[in-house]
Amino acid sequence: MNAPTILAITGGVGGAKLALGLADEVSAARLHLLVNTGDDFEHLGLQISPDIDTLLYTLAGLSNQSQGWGLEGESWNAMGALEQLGGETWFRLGDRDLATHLWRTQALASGAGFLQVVDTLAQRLGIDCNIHPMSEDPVRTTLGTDEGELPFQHYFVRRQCEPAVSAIRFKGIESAHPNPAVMRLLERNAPDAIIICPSNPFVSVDPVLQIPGMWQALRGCSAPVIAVSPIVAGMAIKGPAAKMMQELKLPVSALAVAKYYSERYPGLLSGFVIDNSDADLLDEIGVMGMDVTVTNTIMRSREEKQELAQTVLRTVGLA
Ligand code: FO1
Repeated sequence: MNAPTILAITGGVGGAKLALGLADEVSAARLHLLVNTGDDFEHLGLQISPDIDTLLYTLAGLSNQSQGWGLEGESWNAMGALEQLGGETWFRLGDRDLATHLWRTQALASGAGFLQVVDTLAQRLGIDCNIHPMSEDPVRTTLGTDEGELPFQHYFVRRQCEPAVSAIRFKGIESAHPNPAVMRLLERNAPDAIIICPSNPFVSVDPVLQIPGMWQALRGCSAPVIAVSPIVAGMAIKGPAAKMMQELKLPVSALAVAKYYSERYPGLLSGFVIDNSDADLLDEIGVMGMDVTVTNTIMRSREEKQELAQTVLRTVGLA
């Protein structure tokens, strides 16, 4: 068979890890990464795109892996100076990360489109695979909480995910257009597999799938769609997914994630990947009509990222 074409949906750290594993396993030209931009916001006059940058820095081998965001070996002189001036420092931008933000903000201000800007940034960081933000149009995630409506980064970083979440909204999504390059791929039936990475279903994957026409186009493509559970043994590997599930009155389990996807997006998933520690859920997920794969989904090392990528590809006969 020819080299497979893979479309993977990602947002945040878990998604970036599997994307790196996939990048090691498939040809860069045929790897397409569809990325959440609901976490984006404007801060200090800068255009911030956290999930795009986490992915780009991870693929470029520049990411701060222990922190989960930003660049390795970063310095913080600008933040220190800003603090002395009494400026806002709750959202920390390292000196080198600031360069990314200055470059992107200036490119956008000079009239370049968002998709073009991300593409150029990826090229300048030496990334060969295809990075597709979910939309050219701005979509902004906000959380309805016991402290009122909070923009995503105010909830996530400023308030450290402490407020209880009762609703999630994606402002601007009704009028957002899906990334045309992704729609063209799907119309051509180009992907051999579509992978939903182990990202937060509610704030990383939902904004992508809920761009008007997106999930239906994914379902309409003949490729199998496989999701990897971000919940392992009743816990999220990173981030607030488990806490959000509790607050949204969902059981915290890989089974509940599979149910959520299959009820919210009927007929989309053909396969679901769970961790070895959740092997007892195999039958219950299987009866929902999905092929269930049980494997190690915790990606600490580069090898574990590659192994999970290989396993996911093997489930659809591509490795
Ligand atoms: N996360 C934090 O917990 N604290 C920060 O100060 C912070 C700064 C930051 C700067 C640039 C960037 O691209 C990401 C940053 N993040 C920070 C991570 C980000 O808020 C989250 O990882 C995502 O939005 C959730 O996927």
